[in-house]
Amino acid sequence: APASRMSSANFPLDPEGHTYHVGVKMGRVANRILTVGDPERAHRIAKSLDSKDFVFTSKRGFTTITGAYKGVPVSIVAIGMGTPMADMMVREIRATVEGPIQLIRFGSCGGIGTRSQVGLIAVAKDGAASVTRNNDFFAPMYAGNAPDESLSPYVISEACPADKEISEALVDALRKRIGDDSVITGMNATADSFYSSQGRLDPGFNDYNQDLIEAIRKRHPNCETLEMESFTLLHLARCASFVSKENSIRAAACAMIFADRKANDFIAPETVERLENDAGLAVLDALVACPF
Ligand code: DUR
Repeated sequence: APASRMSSANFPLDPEGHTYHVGVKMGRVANRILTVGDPERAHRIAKSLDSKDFVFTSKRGFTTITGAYKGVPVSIVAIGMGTPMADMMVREIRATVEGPIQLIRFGSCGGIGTRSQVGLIAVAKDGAASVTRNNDFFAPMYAGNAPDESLSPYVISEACPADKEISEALVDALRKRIGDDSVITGMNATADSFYSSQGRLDPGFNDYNQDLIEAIRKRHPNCETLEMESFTLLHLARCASFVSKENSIRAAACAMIFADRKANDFIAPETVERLENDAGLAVLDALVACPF
């Protein structure tokens, strides 16, 4: 078992051993973790747990709920939004959980693919790529010059795969709970902005992103969704698993399609509530489905 770490600038802990952002210590988090963005979604899904043994909201906006589902220990962790929050969650949880971890994300996203529609759930069975703003393209603008057209304004990465077995369990569980027609599979692209690097046009900024969605679809034709977390989870899971078997993380991701970027349609609040309830049970089913 990994020894609890010593606090340092490298990995700060409070005197009781709680991590700096998520605020958890050894033993607080289960080895099966459902991660969402919205803390209210975390609490709503937690109503389906057999018991709630630990509930904590950190000062930095992470909510952790640990209990059991169908008699199996699970944690639900709400992280807010974005890759920095996803990064802090995965690292602080890896440091405070002993042995292999299974991780499933249940978030929200925008749809850019041929099969995407508002109200469907997309499973990133084919993994996720990252889309990041290439800051050096913009750098000449700091001095009032035109951007560096020799560079591309956005960098679209290779796809990082999702765990096959957990992704399949996730698809199966979702189909059972919400029906075959409400579930699509494909790839996700994880952006470092809700706006520019998701191809949203903002008259207040020169973003050079008019062709971005097309470029993402061209590079990854099976890319269905855009959001801000999944790639980081899948990528860090692979990096942790490369350390050792004992340290491994197996991760999969799905998201409710809130925005249809082609039809320019946005989801109604009633639909979100229904989806969260039905799909929330499915993601818990999937979380306890695969043996370690
Ligand atoms: N999200 C997006 N883009 C969308 C819809 C939802 O990034 O078009 C997700 C990811 C992020 C939050 O956590 O919701 C931003 O609103």
